[in-house]
Amino acid sequence: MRDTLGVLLAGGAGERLFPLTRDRAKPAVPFAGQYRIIDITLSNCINSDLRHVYILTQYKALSLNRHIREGWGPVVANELGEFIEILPPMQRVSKSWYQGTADAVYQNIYSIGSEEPKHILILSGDHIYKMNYGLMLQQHCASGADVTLATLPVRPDEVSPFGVVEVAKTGEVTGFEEKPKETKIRSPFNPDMVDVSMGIYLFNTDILLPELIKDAEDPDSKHDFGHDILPKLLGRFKMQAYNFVDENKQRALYWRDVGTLEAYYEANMDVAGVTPVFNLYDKSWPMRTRSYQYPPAKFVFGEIGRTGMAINSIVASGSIVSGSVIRNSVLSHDVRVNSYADVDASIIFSHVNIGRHCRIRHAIIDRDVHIPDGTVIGYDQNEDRKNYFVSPSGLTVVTRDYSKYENPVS
Ligand code: ADQ
Ligand code: ADP
Repeated sequence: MRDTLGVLLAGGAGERLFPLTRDRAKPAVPFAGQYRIIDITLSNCINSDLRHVYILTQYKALSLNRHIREGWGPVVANELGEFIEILPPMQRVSKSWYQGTADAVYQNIYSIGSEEPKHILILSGDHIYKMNYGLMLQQHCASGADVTLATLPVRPDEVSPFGVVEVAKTGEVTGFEEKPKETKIRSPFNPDMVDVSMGIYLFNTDILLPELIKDAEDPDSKHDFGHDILPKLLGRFKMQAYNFVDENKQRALYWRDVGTLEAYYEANMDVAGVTPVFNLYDKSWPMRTRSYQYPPAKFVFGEIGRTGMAINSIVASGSIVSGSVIRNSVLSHDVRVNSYADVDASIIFSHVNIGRHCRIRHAIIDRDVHIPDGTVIGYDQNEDRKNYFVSPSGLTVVTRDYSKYENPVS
């Protein structure tokens, strides 16, 4: 991995995660209690021994930058002696902000080139998965590929948000359709499935850089990897698929693009269960994040001896559950849940205060929200719509801009 430079795309607008992305970039959205979404991919980099990573940011990057600087700076400086570099658009080669994903990489072409990497690994800041990029590089080199795309099988009715990859039995990529409504293409390994792109690409540097320069001069291009670069490379260079499946080559390994509220919610639920689908306690694949100096989480009897407890849940440090019950939920740092409250299947961000007798179900509560005693959320969508954001699938999201819920502390 020493000759490989990771380029992590962290600049998308994240509109489908609104309102969680109203004030922060998508990769900075809290995940699984104490992490931010980007920590998962950065942990994969460290665990894969990839120690050169550029992070391309642009959209509302303040809290993302702070998280990287304060959270990952010390990890990298103290333990690893290598670097993670944040690159906002600096109008080095172009007067505009980053356009598509390929343009974001193109605008940093001098910084990238000066590292003289042999390979460039393009990663995304909004995926939840555990992947050893070293294995992908091994296959890339062994197959003599110029480009390797990570792929996984999905059902034909699930293809629309993805790039569909046509793969031969040899693993060679023979066709590519970016986000088709439907497709006739099927996986050569399983005729009921379709191989889709995970948005993770490994390029030989001497192929990618000239191609980015050419694409930048193309007035018809959207300057996007999926729309433009991959289709243009097809047939001209050797492109291989790296299939992200289990040992029997049948089932896709865990990977979620948390670009929508529903996918984001489900991925959080995936970490909380008894046998979590996405296991954070796997010692062979540690997840790192910024550490906060909070005291441990605490569970206490509340009003007239009511038990405070949490089951099938993750509760981050600094939180106190007093005389209330938390089920199937994820609580971030410094949350207070008071007597007679009941929280089920919900995600609670930092510094939230939940008053007595509140009932909350199937909801996301953004940071700093103070929920007054007796509030009911997630039981009646029509009621919720009057005060909160409710997604089309019926997920209630509470943010601090509803004046009656302003945190009196902040
Ligand atoms: P999408 O996920 O829709 O499809 P896109 O919106 O381009 O891809 O975002 C990819 C990543 O780049 C995200 O992490 C995003 O934040 C970041 N990004 C987007 N625009 C950026 C910009 N201008 N500057 C910096 N970063 C930016 C892609 C592929 C599909 C594939 C899916 C898998 O195009 O083929 O199937 O990923 O999720
Ligand atoms: P951001 O999401 O803007 O990056 P963080 O979650 O990193 O912010 O918080 C920054 C710091 O501010 C934390 O150390 C946190 O303790 C503190 N903080 C912010 N708001 C509050 C609040 N309402 N109550 C207590 N502490 C807060």
